[in-house]
Amino acid sequence: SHIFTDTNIPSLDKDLVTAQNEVDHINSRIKELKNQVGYGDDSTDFGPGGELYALREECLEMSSGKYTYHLCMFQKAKQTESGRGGGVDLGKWDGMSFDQETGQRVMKWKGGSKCWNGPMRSATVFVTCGIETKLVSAEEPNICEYEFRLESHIACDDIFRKIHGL
Ligand code: MAN
Repeated sequence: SHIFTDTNIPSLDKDLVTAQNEVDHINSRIKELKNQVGYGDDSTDFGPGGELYALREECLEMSSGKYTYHLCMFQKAKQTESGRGGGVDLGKWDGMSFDQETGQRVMKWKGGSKCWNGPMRSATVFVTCGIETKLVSAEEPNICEYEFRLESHIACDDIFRKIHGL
């Protein structure tokens, strides 16, 4: 003998649909939260340990010579010159790469305003471990290609400790 009767099958079916809806709802919430902290499939990439989450709203700034640089996480980078308006577009955020062996993090902005007789402007930031998050150098080694060094706690990870014998 089995437990199913004409009366309880429709009600079990209904429970099944309800339970499946709950599962779907929870799964989409899990996906949403994973994307928010940087572990999701279609997420903004917050780095191997989700560390960029801590900087997600920051614009890093540094002056060098007559220029000031503004590098905004997940947004745009620009170069301004005092008394000269809105500034020059250095490109859009193109993500942060991470080298498994060296632990090197490299942030990139590209597709900025085109340089006369040169490439579209771009910015590259090499990140190393430091207590404070601050740009420590700004250079233009090739015309319209800008390079920066950034110290930040986001790079103080196990690989850094191992390489430096800490
Ligand atoms: C502007 C700035 C400089 C750049 C020149 C190239 O003056 O963006 O950094 O070298 O344009 O013409």
